[in-house]
Amino acid sequence: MSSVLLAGGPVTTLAAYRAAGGGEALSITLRVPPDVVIDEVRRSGLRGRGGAGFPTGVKWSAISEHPCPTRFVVCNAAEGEPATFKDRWLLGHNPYQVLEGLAIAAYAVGAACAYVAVKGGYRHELAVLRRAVEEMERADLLGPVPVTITAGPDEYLFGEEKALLEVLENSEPLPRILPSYQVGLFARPGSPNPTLVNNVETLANVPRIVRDGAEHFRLLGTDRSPGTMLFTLCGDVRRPGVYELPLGVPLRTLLYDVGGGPPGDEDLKAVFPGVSHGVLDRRRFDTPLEFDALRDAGSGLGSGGFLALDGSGCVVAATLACSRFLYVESCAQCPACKNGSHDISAILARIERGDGEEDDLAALAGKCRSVTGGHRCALPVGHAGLVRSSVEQFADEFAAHLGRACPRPRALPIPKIV
Ligand code: L3W
Repeated sequence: MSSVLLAGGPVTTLAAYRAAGGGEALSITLRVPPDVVIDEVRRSGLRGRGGAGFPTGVKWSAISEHPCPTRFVVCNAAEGEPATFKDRWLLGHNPYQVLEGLAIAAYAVGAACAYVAVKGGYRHELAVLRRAVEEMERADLLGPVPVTITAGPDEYLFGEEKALLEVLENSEPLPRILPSYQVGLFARPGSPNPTLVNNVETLANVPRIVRDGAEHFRLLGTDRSPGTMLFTLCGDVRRPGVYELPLGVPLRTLLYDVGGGPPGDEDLKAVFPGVSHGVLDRRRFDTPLEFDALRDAGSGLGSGGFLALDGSGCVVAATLACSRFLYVESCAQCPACKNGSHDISAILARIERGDGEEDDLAALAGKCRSVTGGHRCALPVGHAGLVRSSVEQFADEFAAHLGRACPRPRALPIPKIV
């Protein structure tokens, strides 16, 4: 296994971080103009690890080139994707590299302040972060931009970047309309304050890129998805956990070689990549774990969380659990969620109970088809995509459920989903 982010075991003191070269990247950064740093990040090909895989250097350029002189940087540590806990893990493992990445980003885009937005329920990570900020400030290792740690609500939508800005402004986590790189924190007429929002893992990659160079970063991973990624593996596998692998290794490697395969006699049959990307059946287990290949396979890499289901599990029940989660967590501001999320999960619940009829499958397909793009957030499109892909790939299981009790009644191997 290739460990880069997790190399050398947990880093629990600033002294240990510095002994391993921590702090050098910020010191290099502060000696060169911001555009040199942005160019290095752009050439590394680093892509966002929070779900969308957007090129980090392009994002930084957009903020730094914005004519508004007031800019902010936010580290999104509000991870809430079911079956995904790699950011939490990374913060506990080495908060210093995340904070050093944040300080570099703040300098690069000319930010006035930097924030780390963390779920209030992540008490341990909050304490670890607060201590790390204190230590780094005392040692003058956070650069010139002040860093504030903000604890927010435990809702899923807190992790959506436009909702996250609302929380930092003391409001509810309801996504706004315009993106943060256009309308940022504390924006007002004439001062849109473009705000850079990067995921924890994305920022943790930055110090190494600055210190060792873009080419070095590109030694692992693929041309279009360079570097390593943290993958959360849960469900029906012998060794669930958080693993760092080069991007581009096949999903099968994660499931079987790393995760140990299914715990019993029944082979794995389905993998759910979080709750808002298409389900992957066995025929797709050789898909490389990288952004474009998974999108082309009708799914998505997302934030690298995978829930595996073996032959004894029920795909209908797992699909319902994802759907219900998205319905419960939706803010219902847009018509697609307001009108569709409840209906999709209600039809699925009827089918799962054994009360469904043939018409329900057609109604489900119709509901999913009616969700188009253009919403405040990615929830409704993700919801429809996951349900549609599940019904298409596991048509036999859905048909076997119509008018009948579940042929595979067992608890789902997913403690985090509603
Ligand atoms: C500068 C431009 N920046 C876009 C930025 C934008 C954002 C990022 C991606 O969805 C996915 C979704 C979930 N100049 C830019 C630009 N940006 N154009 O790039 O933007 P976008 O709109 O493609 O994505 P998104 O709406 O942020 C996120 C998936 O992530 N996901 C979500 C997990 C959610 C949690 C949670 O806790 N709530 O973990 C997981 O897989 O399905 O596909 O920063 O501003 N021209």
